[in-house]
Amino acid sequence: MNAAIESLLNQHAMLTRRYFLRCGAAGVAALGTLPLLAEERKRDARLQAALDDLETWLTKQDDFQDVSRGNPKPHSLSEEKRKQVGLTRDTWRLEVIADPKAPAKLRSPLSKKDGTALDFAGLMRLAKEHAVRFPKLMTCLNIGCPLGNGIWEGVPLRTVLWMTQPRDKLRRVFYHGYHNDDPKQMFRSSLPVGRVLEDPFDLPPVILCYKLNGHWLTPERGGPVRIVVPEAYGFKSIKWLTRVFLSNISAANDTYANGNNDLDSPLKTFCATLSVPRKVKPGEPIPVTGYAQVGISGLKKVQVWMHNDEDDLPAGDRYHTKAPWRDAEILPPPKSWGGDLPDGRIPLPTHSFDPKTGRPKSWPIRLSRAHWAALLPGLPPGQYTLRCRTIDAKGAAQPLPRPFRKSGRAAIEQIPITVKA
Ligand SMILES: Nc1nc2c(c(=O)[nH]1)N[C@H]1C(S)=C(S)[C@@H](COP(=O)(O)O)O[C@H]1N2
Ligand SMILES: [Mo]
Repeated sequence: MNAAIESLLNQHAMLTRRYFLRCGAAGVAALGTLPLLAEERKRDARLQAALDDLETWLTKQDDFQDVSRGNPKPHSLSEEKRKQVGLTRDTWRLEVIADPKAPAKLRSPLSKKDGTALDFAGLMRLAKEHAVRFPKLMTCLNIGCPLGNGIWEGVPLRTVLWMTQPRDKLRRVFYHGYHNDDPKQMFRSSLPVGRVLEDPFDLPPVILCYKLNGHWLTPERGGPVRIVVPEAYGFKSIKWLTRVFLSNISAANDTYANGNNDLDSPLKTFCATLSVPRKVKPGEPIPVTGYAQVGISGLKKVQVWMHNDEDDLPAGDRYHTKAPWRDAEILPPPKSWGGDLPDGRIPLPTHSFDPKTGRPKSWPIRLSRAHWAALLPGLPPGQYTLRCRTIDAKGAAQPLPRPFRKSGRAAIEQIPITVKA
């Protein structure tokens, strides 16, 4: 066997063994009784199969879910048409100009009219000095399941903003993408200028993004250039970017405001399952895997709780704060990242990764995702509900009591499980 593959397989086997040993020990401590020996758990073939089946940490560009609008959707246009409307790398032009409704004072706007609009070659010249990369989970505020996890590369939007030499009356940055030249189809978003100029704490900058997982951004992902806002839900990350308006209007004008959405709501921490058997035999251990979305509040733990449906739930505890939650295992950084990276390596430097070793500086990585697993002890016959939740880096159980769905989907997932001979 090829030596590299052999070493990879050995590492994988070691990792899996360690995982089962840890999982076994935690199970014993939490249970008090011992239905299964750690040795036996180690051999649970179904959890092994579920772990082998887990999605990769990064998502291939073409495997991202797509929720974009437009009739026709801009990425479905023929190459010829995309050339005509500036949606290829050799025809793209970005205007960064004063908002006609409330113009910021700019010394040198980037406009098509003056021949100063930014083209792709110009963006690449800026990239030589300013390019940044960061991991981010792309997810829609209204959908629970993430659309995909990627390493996004681009030039900080502020680099281009400063080129316009703004002088005054600049409070907000509005931006929109190509919309079939039909104003009704325009999809737009906005940010306070401060978020563009500075990065709070250790957040990466807002970027003009042209690469995903080391490859040019495809038309479907919003290429040639889209905005990516690290800590925001997907609707702030406008695809097929064509224009930026620098405005003195102080409020948002986002398309998503029309859907009753909470526009300033950052990415939430929560978890969900990926594989759970719906029917199991009495006494048979139950293998569970899942993912956790790591929002701005970080992720310390994933917890699970199996409840017998015949038992009453405590009244007035809608978020199950008093339930006997047990820790699941957050899986360590994977040996292989997936996502079709060139050479299978994280391009360096990338935010959150060590620039020398290419390993994550800490784990899990904020604004991204982690996978988790648990081998739950076998149960007597009955109808049960499995729930999972997260504990954020500050120790708060997530999701918090938060009935506002329009602030970003984050729920305690419930899965019915039947235990029957
Ligand atoms: N121009 C444009 N940009 C857009 C959209 C759109 O419809 N048009 N949809 C937004 C929404 S609501 C989301 S959730 C993300 C999804 O990004 P993805 O298609 O790369 O997964 O793109 C955003 N950017
Ligand atoms: Mo969305």
